[in-house]
Amino acid sequence: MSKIVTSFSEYQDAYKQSVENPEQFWSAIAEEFTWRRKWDKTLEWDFNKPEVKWFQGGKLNITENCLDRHLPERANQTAIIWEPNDPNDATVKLTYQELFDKVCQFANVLKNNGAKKGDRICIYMPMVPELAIAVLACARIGAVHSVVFAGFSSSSLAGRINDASCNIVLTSDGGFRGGKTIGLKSIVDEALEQCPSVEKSIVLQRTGEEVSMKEGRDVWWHDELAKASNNCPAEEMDAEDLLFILYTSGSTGKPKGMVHTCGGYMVYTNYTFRTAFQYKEQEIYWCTADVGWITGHSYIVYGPLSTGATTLMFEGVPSYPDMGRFWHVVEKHKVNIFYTAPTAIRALEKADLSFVNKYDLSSLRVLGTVGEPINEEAWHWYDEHIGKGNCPIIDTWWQTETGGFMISPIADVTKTKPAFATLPLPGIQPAVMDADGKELDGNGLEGRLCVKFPWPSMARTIYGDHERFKNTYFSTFPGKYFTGDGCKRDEDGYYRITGRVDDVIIVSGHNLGTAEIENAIDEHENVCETAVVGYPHDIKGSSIYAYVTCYHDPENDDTLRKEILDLVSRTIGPIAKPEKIQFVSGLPKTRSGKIMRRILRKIAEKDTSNLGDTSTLLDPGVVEDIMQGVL
Ligand code: 6R9
Repeated sequence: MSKIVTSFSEYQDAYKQSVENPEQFWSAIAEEFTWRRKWDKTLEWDFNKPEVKWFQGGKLNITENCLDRHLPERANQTAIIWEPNDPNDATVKLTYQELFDKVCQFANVLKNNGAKKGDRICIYMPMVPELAIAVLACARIGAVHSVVFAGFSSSSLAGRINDASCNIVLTSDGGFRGGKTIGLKSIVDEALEQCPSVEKSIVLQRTGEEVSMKEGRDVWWHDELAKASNNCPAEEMDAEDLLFILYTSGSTGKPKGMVHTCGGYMVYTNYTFRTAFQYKEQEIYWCTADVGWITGHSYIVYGPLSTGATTLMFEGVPSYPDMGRFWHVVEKHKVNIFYTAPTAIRALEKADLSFVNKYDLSSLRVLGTVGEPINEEAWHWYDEHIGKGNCPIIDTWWQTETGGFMISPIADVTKTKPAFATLPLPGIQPAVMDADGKELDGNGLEGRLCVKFPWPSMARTIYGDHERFKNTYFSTFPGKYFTGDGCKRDEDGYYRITGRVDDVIIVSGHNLGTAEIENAIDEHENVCETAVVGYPHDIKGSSIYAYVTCYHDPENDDTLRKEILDLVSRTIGPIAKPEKIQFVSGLPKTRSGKIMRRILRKIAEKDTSNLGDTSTLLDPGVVEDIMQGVL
């Protein structure tokens, strides 16, 4: 494992090489993996079709790279540490040998239940080790996994099962999340009433609650394991065969089933995991995401395991049994690399510092964030109170569609800057576009973020709808992949993601990023979190509406409003001052922690007759509250 940059000059050299000779660059990295047959052609691409193929002719199985190849050296090393929801329950540790045996055995369970190469298998499970085992078992036999986050409703689940015509569903009786128990099997039962393609459901026992088992369709995980051997040779896959489908919401229409393929995804998630975090032998790595999101796929399962790392899976939530849980887990398992989302950081920041300070966090070496722009205040809090000023913060910008990190600091190599994702990783060629579709040269500018050259882990299509793939990502700026995000490139060439461009508000001809305004407002000592949207204004075109949550109720709303306006004026300029500031008890968020600005926009526009789908919200109740206080 030699191709990892460890200094800034090595980064610059690698970056240069990756742009000048991408095929040579990526084939040298790909050679470090186990291939059954080497590829004939490193890259073939055409962003107009669009079509992208990496490592054509190469044959492999990703699980041989995540498991088999580590056994000679790491059979007894811990692969997965599992921390249960209840801190009083026992931790589970699986060595690479144990994980290998369990994956092979469950792969045989899948085969015994009729699964074959190319089948789509839906996984709807809590964060238990069996979830990772199920993912890898699908990959072992060449079945395509489609993991659906176990917080989605039965109709969302049914929609995803039907879109991919899955024939098997893997689930559990229920799952624990904080103080709650969620009956997953009953949600699956309801979904399956509308899913004719599903023939089998394999059900893990987790909560022990009573569930109904449909004769001929539903079988118990443990009964099936008892009948299966743990010898399962890996299926040989083409580099461009499907590895998985993962759904992501678009700005319009039904969720898009993003398709990722075996070879390029493996190479890129492994390379970026090792590079960005500078993972060192024996380190304990913890990503707090759920395997139901791309972050969990790439940076709980495939990236770390293909590296031979020790990856921690956490079943619970940051607030259970109290707001110190994350820090307790860091101390307990001596976590070295900790990777979480800004929304979690802001929530934990709100809690008393004693929740942090009672734990020993000295094992931490690197911190990471993902999912949305991190505001400067949260960045500094994370740096000071969690990293104690000693840990680089890796703000990783990427997407379900990109498969892996795109723009991110490299730990201890790239100088960080609060709220900046900094520089593109080797192999990534960003382009900043103006509104007329022209690529902007130089630095100190802003525009829409595109990528102009393929990278190995990019999504290949939307399952069953290549036309939509083309329209969504390759038509706005022909010949380029359009990310849907806006960004700034500062004088140092550093990138700051300013948020989705559909969130840009144009006030009197000035472009303002929602994240930028939110950031300014968040600087107020009594402000916890802010969401800003635009709404139509007769003269200015658009005006700004800010929804603000506070640490404690303001003594006087108008005084706080004035302070916020002054702050925004000072930080960005008077043009960015919100027209309206509503103090709210909470913001509507998706279960992955993203603020649903679409809903807030409608409320600001006083167009609440059709708020669209609110079923994916974490707490649909906050919407009612906000509507009642609308200004
Ligand atoms: C990995 C993931 C993708 C969208 C992306 C952007 C936002 C993610 C970010 C970030 C600023 C970061 N995003 N990471 N914005 N800084 N470090 O989150 O994938 O769920 O598909 O979301 O999230 O807007 O376009 P996904």
